[in-house]
Amino acid sequence: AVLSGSAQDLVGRRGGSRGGRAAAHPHPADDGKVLTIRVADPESEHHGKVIDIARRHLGAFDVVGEANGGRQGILPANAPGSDSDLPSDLTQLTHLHEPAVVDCLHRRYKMSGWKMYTSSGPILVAINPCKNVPGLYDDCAMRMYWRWGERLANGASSMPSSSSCGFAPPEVGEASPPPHVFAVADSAYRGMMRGLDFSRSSLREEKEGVDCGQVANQSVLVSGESGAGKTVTTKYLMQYLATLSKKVDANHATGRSQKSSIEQRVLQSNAILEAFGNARTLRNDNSSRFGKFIELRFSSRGRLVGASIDTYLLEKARIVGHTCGERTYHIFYEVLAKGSLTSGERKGFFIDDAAATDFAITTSYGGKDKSRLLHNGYDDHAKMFEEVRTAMNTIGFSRSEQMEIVQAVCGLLHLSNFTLQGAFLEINDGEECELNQNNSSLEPVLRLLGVSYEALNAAVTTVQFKAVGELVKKNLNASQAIRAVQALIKGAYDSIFSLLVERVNSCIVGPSVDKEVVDEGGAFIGLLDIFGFESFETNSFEQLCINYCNESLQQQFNRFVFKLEQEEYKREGINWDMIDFEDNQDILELIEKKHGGILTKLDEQCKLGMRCTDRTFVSAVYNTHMSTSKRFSASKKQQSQGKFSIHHYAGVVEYDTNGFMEKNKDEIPMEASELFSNSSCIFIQNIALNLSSKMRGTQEESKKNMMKSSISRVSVGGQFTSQLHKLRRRIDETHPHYIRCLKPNDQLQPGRIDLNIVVDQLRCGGILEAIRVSRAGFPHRYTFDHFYSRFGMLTSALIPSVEIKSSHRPRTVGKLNLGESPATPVKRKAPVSKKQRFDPKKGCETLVKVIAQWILAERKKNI
Ligand code: AOV
Ligand code: MG
Repeated sequence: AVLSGSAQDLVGRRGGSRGGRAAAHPHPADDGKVLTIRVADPESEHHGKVIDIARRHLGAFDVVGEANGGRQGILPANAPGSDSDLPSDLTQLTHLHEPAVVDCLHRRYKMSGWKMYTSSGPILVAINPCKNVPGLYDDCAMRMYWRWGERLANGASSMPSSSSCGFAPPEVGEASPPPHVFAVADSAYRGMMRGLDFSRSSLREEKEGVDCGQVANQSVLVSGESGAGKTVTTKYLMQYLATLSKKVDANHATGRSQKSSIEQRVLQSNAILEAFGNARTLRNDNSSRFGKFIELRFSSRGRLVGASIDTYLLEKARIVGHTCGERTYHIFYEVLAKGSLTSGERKGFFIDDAAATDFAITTSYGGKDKSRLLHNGYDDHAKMFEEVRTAMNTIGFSRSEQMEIVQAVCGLLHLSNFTLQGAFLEINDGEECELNQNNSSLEPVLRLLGVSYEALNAAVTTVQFKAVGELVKKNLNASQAIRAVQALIKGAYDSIFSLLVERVNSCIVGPSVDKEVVDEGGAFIGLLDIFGFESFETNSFEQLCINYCNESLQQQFNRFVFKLEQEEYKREGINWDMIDFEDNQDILELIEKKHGGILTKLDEQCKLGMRCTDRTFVSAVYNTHMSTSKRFSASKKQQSQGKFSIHHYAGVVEYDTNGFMEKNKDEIPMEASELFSNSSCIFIQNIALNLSSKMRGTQEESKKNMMKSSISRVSVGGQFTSQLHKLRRRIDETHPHYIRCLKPNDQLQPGRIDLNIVVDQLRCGGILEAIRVSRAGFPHRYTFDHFYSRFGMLTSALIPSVEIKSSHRPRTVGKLNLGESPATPVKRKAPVSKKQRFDPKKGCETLVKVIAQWILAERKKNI
């Protein structure tokens, strides 16, 4: 059936109506049926009817989906075929658009857990299987990828045998390994080794600069929504790389004298960070509440010699409150779980008979923890604690160090109970208060934190501030005192987390001899496990930071993908005119610009002091950006509520500026630092030191100058911006690999895929953006063989003076292969003698060139 005519024809109406004209073009498909319908006005009433008719009358027409930028539409379908014919790389789809991408991912995911992985050019798309898939990550699978990597490196092109293990990927026989997190890890590792070889070779001096292929440092950037599988993926990456490293070790028989190998220590670091930085949320039972970049350092021989971890934006608010059904950080439940500590230890930490329900921290400050079905064992806190202890032992924490950490955690648990009713006694008509000496948590707090009653009472019931150049003390009332306690707990926990990261780093950095190995010519592979783009009903300062981070990474990603595209065209000899690609620099400037950026404005307002509020901040932002940035908007209604919208690459997000100033300042009461610095416990003193290190200048200076009522810190926004710049610079030094994790449904139920959720994530994860970049170039990709089989018969029409020898099938020569030379304009009548035997391959190559020229010409017209 060939569909032609206008939308009116199709819906049985004629003339008179507005819009809705449709043009259907015959398009040669494998089955010779119509593949495209172009509708002039997709919003028109006729459009939906056209779709209905296409459905009803064109059963054989493969309508791949309706989502097209949120509108309904019919797009060209890819050739129908069995699921096993689906490409493992999305960019190999002949027609590259959103519905085709979703359709392909959906069909692959349905087939088996194995096909949860699909490539999209340089990106690995990983859909969370939400269950363990047997054999997917075992030793055998690792060996397979390792052998694949070796073979590819040696130029072989057949799949190694999989008969010896249960691992049987469906793509056996393919020329490249099936997409998998191990394939990415392997490619990063091989890339690093190639880069190291290259830097050693004399070639380096001959060439100007070093291009992507030769950069030794690599990075794997894993992103996705909460629950999409980033952390699990990062762990598998680490596991694979650590295993490779051991292999190198075995090959070279260097031997190790340490009790626990560096690989073990690096892998075990996860357990510690997760205990202190992960929590149960409504979306994920083991949600990481911080971002992390782990640099695995390798020697020039490819042996793992050390690692370092950078963390970003630990969610502090969770320590003093969380919504129903969620929890605070795992470690609090772990130390309280029966069986975690001996009864002597429990007594010592004043948690003898205590349970999670006895502390404000672990009960969401009054909010009831709604029971929800938990999977994956994140409720077996005693077992989790045992894993943390094992990890601490492996990494090298002494027993007394471990006990000091537990002591501090228990101290904070008890301290949180000061926020319950009756902890403060009001004196003097509610204007002043003091700690209630009968409070059952008082004694435990004093003992566990090693502080005196007087110091503690002063720290939580008074505040110091500047008045006429002098530091003045003011008494707090009970509700202010409760807020002071919360600030104390937040500051202390944040410092505990920082101290642990520091300590872990000191244990995994590797012995000095290994550092020398790196200095002598090693390289690193960086693994980034970072929060994906967020857009909730109410978005606050945290979302602005997270989305800012995603914008920045997206820009880096776009530039990389665009560069790769161009390199491919160059390789294939395509006459490629640089097409201007609009990237998101303007959004980044809107947020971070030194003069007038939203975060800069926020800092300015924070520095101005008491006169400034969230309202004055948002007014300053309106004044600066309202008429100047097309990425910024605020309706009258939004303005009355102190809100604004940013038009991010992933969609429009509305931000509520309520609380921005406080969150950005994130002040720690000076009293907190003073209190802890006088503690009798070394670890608590370290907390005070850590708090001080976060302020500008030293605490002593602040006191001397009597300038500040609280420790003046670099703002959270400012700190994050510089961390992000540092991260970008670090990634820019590497050859990046991308993994986009997707969750199939919000409940993380195995076997169920909700396409709306998948489409949203494809948009937010920049996968469609990457495809847009591809589409800005040549979006249709055929192997030469495939192209010839479909369009070969047209060569005689386009180039009439040549004959077709149809029985001949050319070999596959790669995607849209245009030969070595750049495309040249082809005259309709090619000067080929009639007697000359037709070379079908040449004829078809000419046709490809004609089409490439035509596409470029058409695109120029459209631009
Ligand atoms: P996230 O890191 O992306 O969320 P996780 O890596 O914690 O998500 O994954 C969430 C859950 O999905 C895990 O606890 C596993 O149960 C399951 N899962 C993920 N990947 C796999 C896999 N490859 N195989 C089997 N199960 C998997 V967050 O940190 O919340 O942004 O903040
Ligand atoms: Mg995570």
